[in-house]
Amino acid sequence: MLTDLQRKKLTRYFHLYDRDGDGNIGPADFERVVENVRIMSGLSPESHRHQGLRRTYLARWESLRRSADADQDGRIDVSDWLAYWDGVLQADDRYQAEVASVVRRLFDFFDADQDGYIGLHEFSDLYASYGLSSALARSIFTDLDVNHDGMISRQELLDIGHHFYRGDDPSAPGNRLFGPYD
Ligand SMILES: [Ca+2]
Ligand SMILES: [Ca+2]
Ligand SMILES: [Ca+2]
Ligand SMILES: [Ca+2]
Repeated sequence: MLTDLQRKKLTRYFHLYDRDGDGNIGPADFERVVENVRIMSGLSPESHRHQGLRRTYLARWESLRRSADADQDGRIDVSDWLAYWDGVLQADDRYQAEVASVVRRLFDFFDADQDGYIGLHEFSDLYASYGLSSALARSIFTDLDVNHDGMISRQELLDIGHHFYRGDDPSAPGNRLFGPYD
């Protein structure tokens, strides 16, 4: 069973994924994020990098569809989504793999200069690709950069991810990884 806090955070996360706001997560939402990243990164539609990102994201959609679309109608509504995460949080192997793959994907997409850290500018691009403001990105980034070195390392992001997905401590900054949730 998800706790109240987990449910709030994961519902926030759902709305982040539902880019077109139709109340379901579907392939169009993933296409939209990839397109935002493409435009922000100045990539041409034919570039290898864009094609690679698109493949990664659509593969993510496919795997999500297979495991989360309980009624197999080709869309994931909020109840499919919460049931999916409830299952993930209860199966430790699955959970660890899921968080590791989210972190890997965020670095693949947003560590544009490939220095192994997410800087503020890169974090703002991540937020922008999900339609969130740079002012919000700045305020959240400061909270998430636990050791205050101006960058988010893979380890920091992994710790943040654990607080976001599984944590149940209302004061943990990782809760706000994807913005305010209530
Ligand atoms: Ca949608
Ligand atoms: Ca469904
Ligand atoms: Ca970087
Ligand atoms: Ca840091």
